[in-house]
Amino acid sequence: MEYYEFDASAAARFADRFVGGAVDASEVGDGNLNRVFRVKGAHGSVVVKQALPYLKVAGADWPLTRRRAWIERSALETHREMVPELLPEVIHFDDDLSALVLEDLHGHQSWRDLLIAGRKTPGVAAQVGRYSAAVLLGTGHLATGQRRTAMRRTFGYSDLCLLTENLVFTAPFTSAESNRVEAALAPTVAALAGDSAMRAAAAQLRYVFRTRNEALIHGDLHSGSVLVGADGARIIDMEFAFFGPMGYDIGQLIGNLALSSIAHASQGDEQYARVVASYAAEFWEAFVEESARIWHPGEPWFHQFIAGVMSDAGRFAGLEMIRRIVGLTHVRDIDSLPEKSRLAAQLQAVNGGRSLVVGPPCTTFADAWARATSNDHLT
Ligand code: SR1
Ligand code: MG
Repeated sequence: MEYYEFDASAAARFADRFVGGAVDASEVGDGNLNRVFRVKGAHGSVVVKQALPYLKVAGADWPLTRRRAWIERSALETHREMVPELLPEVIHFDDDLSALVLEDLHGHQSWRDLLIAGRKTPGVAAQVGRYSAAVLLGTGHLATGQRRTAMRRTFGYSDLCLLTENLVFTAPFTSAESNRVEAALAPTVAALAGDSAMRAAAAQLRYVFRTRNEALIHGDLHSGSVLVGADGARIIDMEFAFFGPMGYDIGQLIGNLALSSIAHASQGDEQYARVVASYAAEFWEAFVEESARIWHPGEPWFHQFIAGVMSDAGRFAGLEMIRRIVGLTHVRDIDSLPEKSRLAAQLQAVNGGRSLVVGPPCTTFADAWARATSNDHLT
């Protein structure tokens, strides 16, 4: 069938047979890229997710491949082989329409929203850490050579990876037109653009992102890609998945938790800032524990492996923090703050991010977190 953009009634027709006859459909997503609908019927409800041929947040002038729907379906199914309980089920996929029918995680809320609201989310960080270890090691060096070769071929460097290159590694350091930045931060942005150490480090990390084919990574593992319900966490939104460096996923999650912690501290809520810090530590500890549990018994270099992931993750976390302040796509954790605390939090995030990117490599989680959230040397 020829591609067309769904509205709610088209989504209802598309999912009709999976809900025993659709009786209600409404758009539920407010993401940057796709259209997402909930369709209800006699037999329950499903989610319909359709890729648009452009970047929704930027408009039709910024084309973006619909192939991302296929990547999402395939990566979801691959990761579900390792941890089916932590990812939604794919009920149906239509390549022509670039549309998926997914299990409805009704009642689940975005982890980012819960963190912004200062809600406790016990166990979630550890589940995300366990997910990361299972899928990164399971598609990485624990997979057989043949399987890895096949996956590397399947999940090559996509247009979505090019988007990440641009938005994370390049635009924030080159005064790109797509950047969105508050007027008060203009000197900070100018300083970044003139910071040769920073630009060289970002370019080097872009090279690592492009060339280090370690595992099938999620590729966009921030707190908005985690849904939380009474039955725990689910990882969603896998269209950025590709064979890349493991530390990218780990660093992106840590960077987003650092932004959350900074946001709460900037409003004087040190107590909840520490709760978020404990979640970041739980995420990392669960990643290490699960990695140790599934590690190949014959391979003795576990500690070096973990140290390498931490060192990469620290760098990527720093870039993530900076791009969420001066790049195109910000985070509500910071943007929703009142002006005074928002500006303080933005400066703190850029300084923390810079210290992770150009400082010495992080050797421990505690070191990475302390640098990410430090409020020393604010300018
Ligand atoms: C414009 S799309 C931008 C961002 O949204 C996604 O969630 C990714 O983080 C991407 O960089
Ligand atoms: Mg996303």
